[in-house]
Amino acid sequence: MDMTTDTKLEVTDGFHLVIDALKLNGIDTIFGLPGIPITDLTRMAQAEGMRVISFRHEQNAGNAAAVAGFLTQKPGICLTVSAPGFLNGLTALANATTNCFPMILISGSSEREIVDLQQGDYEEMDQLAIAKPLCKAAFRVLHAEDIGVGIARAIRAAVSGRPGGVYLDLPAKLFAQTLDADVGKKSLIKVVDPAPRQIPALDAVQRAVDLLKSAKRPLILLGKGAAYAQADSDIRALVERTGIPYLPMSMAKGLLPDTHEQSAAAARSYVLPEADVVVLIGARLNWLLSHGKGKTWGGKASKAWGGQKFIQIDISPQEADSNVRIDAPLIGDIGSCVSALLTSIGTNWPKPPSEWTSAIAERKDKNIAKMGETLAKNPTPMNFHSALNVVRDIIKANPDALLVNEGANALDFTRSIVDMYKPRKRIDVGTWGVMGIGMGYCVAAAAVTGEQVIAIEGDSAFGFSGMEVETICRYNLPVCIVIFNNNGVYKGTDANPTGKPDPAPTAFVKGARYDKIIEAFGGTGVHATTPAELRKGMEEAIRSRKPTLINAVIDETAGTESGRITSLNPSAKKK
Ligand code: OXT
Ligand code: ADP
Ligand code: MG
Repeated sequence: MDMTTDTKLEVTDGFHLVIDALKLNGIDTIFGLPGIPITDLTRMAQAEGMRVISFRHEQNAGNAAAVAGFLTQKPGICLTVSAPGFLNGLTALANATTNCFPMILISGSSEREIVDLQQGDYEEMDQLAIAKPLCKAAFRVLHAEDIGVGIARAIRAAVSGRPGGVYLDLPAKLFAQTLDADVGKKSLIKVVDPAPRQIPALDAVQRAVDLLKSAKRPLILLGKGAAYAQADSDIRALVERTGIPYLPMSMAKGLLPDTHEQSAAAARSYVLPEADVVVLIGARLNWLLSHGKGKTWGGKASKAWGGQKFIQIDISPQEADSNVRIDAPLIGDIGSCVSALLTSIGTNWPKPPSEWTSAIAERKDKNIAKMGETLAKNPTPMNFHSALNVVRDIIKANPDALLVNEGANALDFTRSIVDMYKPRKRIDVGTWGVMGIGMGYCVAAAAVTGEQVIAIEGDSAFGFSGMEVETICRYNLPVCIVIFNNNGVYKGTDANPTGKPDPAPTAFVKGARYDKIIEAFGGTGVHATTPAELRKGMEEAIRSRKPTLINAVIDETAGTESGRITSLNPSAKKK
């Protein structure tokens, strides 16, 4: 027997400590893109049993990590190389932070001594300084024995309080550092209670209940924070026990089925100005809610208060009064706050006055009937409505499928036409209205849930992440991408007014065959010019669970400038 190897101390290194620290904390997936200095980290993570999903561009890996965080309440991990790879991932990190999704961007970085003296290292950049203003927290680890602390701090920062994006800088030199294996093991931290419950104060609960009691026209607004919180049955109980009509923000659709009789979604422009007390649950009064004031809320002028009183349930105390006065802030995690409200309102809460609920029902029925008529039409060429009529049926038949959605018209029409039936099934452009989340969200949604994913994509929107079709094929994910192809941004009809050969800035190649892209990687391509062809393509995609891309040809004149947010576009305003 060779005594030297027998007595040799076992060692570990930076690579393995990072992997062990993540695994110790229940993190089993990395979304990333290999290269110096993290290539071996991706290989070793796979060898150690983690799922490593390798992308074609870091922004898509970052978006995947972010939405994995939203879906699971565990920080999604995005792993990139230094400077350019880091910057490519940074947009996704900032977007995650903006949306309150927990994620950790881990980037390798170049040699500190050279970077700090700006001596021109390979991919030189002070990444920590650049990340800091764009995320919730940023850390750097210089010594292998600190990896455990670094990962623990990153996890806590990402998921506790208001969730968000965290940057973790790991210099190249760290990975090869060695440590006695036992010392290394002891240096790791399994984070205890990473997102501690935050119980609301009793007087705050009482204040909210008193205000709610006084309401004649109450309204509940559910935001994506409510979807994130996974307090589904208590939220449903609150809505149903109080009988209060509710409005879901786009990613809160399905928290209660959109077909629920208390849903006021189809009467949005009626309930917002008419409500007198509004309960915000995990929704901010930002641009998507017209800042809680102005004409949308019945205000006399564009910035005037509409007279509503607000109860705001949020984990972030700073959110209250951000735009208008919040009369009853209820600070805590949504699960604890809603359950405290349930206890306090008991079982005999009086239903809202029937004048209110029947007025809503009347508007709603009218709008739904009108929508039904539009959907039943079958124009040639196919338009957004006739195509979405198919998608609506497909989601109804497959309520467990996740719906990814981006574009302008392709987004806005889908949001109002396609009903969702279960929580956290709709993921979209979120708070920034950002294009480019599409394929990253598809990959993560399929990877973390195992469910069928359906993406409804504007042709412009798809272009931001289209190369990840290869990733979807490579990992053989059950993703059906439907491109609403109207030959351009918003519409395909713009022409260059000078008569010169360059096309208009919003116009794309006419009659493009996006379905050919997926065929290059062995997936199924479908060219659909009618609702029947679209239906057949989607049904087959779901039956086979094969990566599928359907090029759905949409009337190029059918969209409107900027979709439903035309009023935000300064040049359109002038027209
Ligand atoms: O009550 P009223 O009468 O008002 O009616 C409402 C509801 O009551 C009713 N409704 C219903 N009726 C019947 N039945 C049911 N079930 C029902 N449900 C609802 O329908 C209406 C509408 O309801 P909604 O939607 O709830 O109400 P409203 O008033 O619209 O809500 C307001 C908002 C603000 C909450 C809502 O509009 C919203 O969520 N909007 C999000 C908008 C958004 O984020 N858009 C994306 C950004 S646009 C632009 O920025 C784009 N870019 C620039 C760009 C971006 N974004 N990112 C990057 C990185 N670079 C550049 C680009 C390039 S979009 C874009 C590409 C566009 O081209 P594409 O080819 O991709 O897409 P196409 O447009 O398809 O060509
Ligand atoms: P939407 O766009 O759907 O209106 P927002 O992203 O504007 O939703 O708002 C989400 C809100 O939810 C944020 O203010 C965030 O602080 C809050 N939030 C997220 N998770 C929780 C939670 N577990 N408990 C309480 N509030 C939460
Ligand atoms: Mg388009």
